[in-house]
Amino acid sequence: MFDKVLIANRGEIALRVLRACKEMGIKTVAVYSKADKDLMHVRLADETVCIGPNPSSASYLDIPAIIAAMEITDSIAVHPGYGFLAENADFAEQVQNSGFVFIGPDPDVIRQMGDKVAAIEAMKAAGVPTVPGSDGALPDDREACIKMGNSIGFPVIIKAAAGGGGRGMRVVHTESALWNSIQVTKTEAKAAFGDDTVYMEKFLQNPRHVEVQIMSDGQGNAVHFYDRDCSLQRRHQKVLEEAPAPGIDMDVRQKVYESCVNACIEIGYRGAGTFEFLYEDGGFYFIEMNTRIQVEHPVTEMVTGIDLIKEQIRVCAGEKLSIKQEDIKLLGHAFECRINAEDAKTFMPSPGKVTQYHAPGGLGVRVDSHLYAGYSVPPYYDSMIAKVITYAEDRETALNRMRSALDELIIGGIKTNTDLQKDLVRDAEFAKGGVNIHYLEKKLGL
Ligand code: MV4
Repeated sequence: MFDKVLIANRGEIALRVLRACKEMGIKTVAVYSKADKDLMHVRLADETVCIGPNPSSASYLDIPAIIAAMEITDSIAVHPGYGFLAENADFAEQVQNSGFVFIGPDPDVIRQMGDKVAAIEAMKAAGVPTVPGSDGALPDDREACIKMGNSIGFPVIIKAAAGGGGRGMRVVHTESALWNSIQVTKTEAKAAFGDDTVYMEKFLQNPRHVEVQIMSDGQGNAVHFYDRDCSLQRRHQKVLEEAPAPGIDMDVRQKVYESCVNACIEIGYRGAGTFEFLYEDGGFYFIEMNTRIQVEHPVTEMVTGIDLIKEQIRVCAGEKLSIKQEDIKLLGHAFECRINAEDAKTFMPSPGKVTQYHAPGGLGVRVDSHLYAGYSVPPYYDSMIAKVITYAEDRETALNRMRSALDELIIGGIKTNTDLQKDLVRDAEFAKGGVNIHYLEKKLGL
């Protein structure tokens, strides 16, 4: 096992990774920007290194600064968390070339999954169900594209191969608008990503976002941890997630899980990963793979009883998967409410000093947060400051438990989205289960 791990992140996920390392007897190094010297995990780490000024571009995204911190501290491996450098293949490669371990898949696999055309192709080959579409990049041929659009059937969606997470895509409703839309999407993709490759998919009008958690050791073994429903989102930012995805036939899901496990083995995947699907009318359609641990991983930990960060560290240290599929039981239900420091009406970030803090508690209540009374939320980074997670034997009890937990939560001194979360967990449609990706934005009148 690693002697020492450097945590190349901040906030709640840095603390989450630190907790896993401490349990495993691994020494920790916290790297932080000037604004982050008072972060909770910085206080708890064995060693700390200030890697630069406030902007992420000059600190958490500064590859040479992070590698230098690994050298200075004799770190063996780096955990990238989520966001920042977590899915940066060049970072993973430079870490490896400097003689360190990147806690994640091989750089080539990160790169392959970052190219959405290549990712879909690999998944299709492995038997993962995909959205009907162009089967690769669109040709520079107007007639061929129009023929393809008509055969797929309108509406279609044009997506940038280098995009993902909602960036670089455009819906097209008619044949007459198609060619122009392709050209505009290509121009935008070239400007945003330096790559104008685009592809076409059937546009699903009212899908749910259902994702499958996997873990693989890169030695021919992979397992899944069932699914999560992350349909409640605003502008591609998830707000409230749950595990498992409610109201879907287990026979259908089982086939999808098996295809994901097979794909992990086919592509030589190592570490934690997530297959993102759109789910509509009883069918699953793969859209993207995330090659990192995700924000919402705790709901899966709650319903399986497995520490995903510890497993991720183990397989990336070269150990074989310690868990067998038949030992991963799905039991109960979990919700996660993301608490953001933001204005309730405008959703603009609302940093500042937390004057009061009281975390909810009790059976089946988990709070992943770096907050404490007196902490100042800096304005430079993501506004998520806490995740309230509840678990119970069934969905209704877990949802009731979330209502109580949110009522107990006190964050004074800054604006947060807690009232929105309290409203959502009392929403009658949401309580039924199975709302689609447009539900929250419609509810908010967007
Ligand atoms: C789609 C789609 C409908 N049909 N693809 C947005 C984020 C990116 N991961 C893929 N996205 C979508 N792809 C087809 N063929 C609708 C979306 C989409 C979406 C997906 C998941 C969660 C929220 C979303 C919000 C708007 C659009």
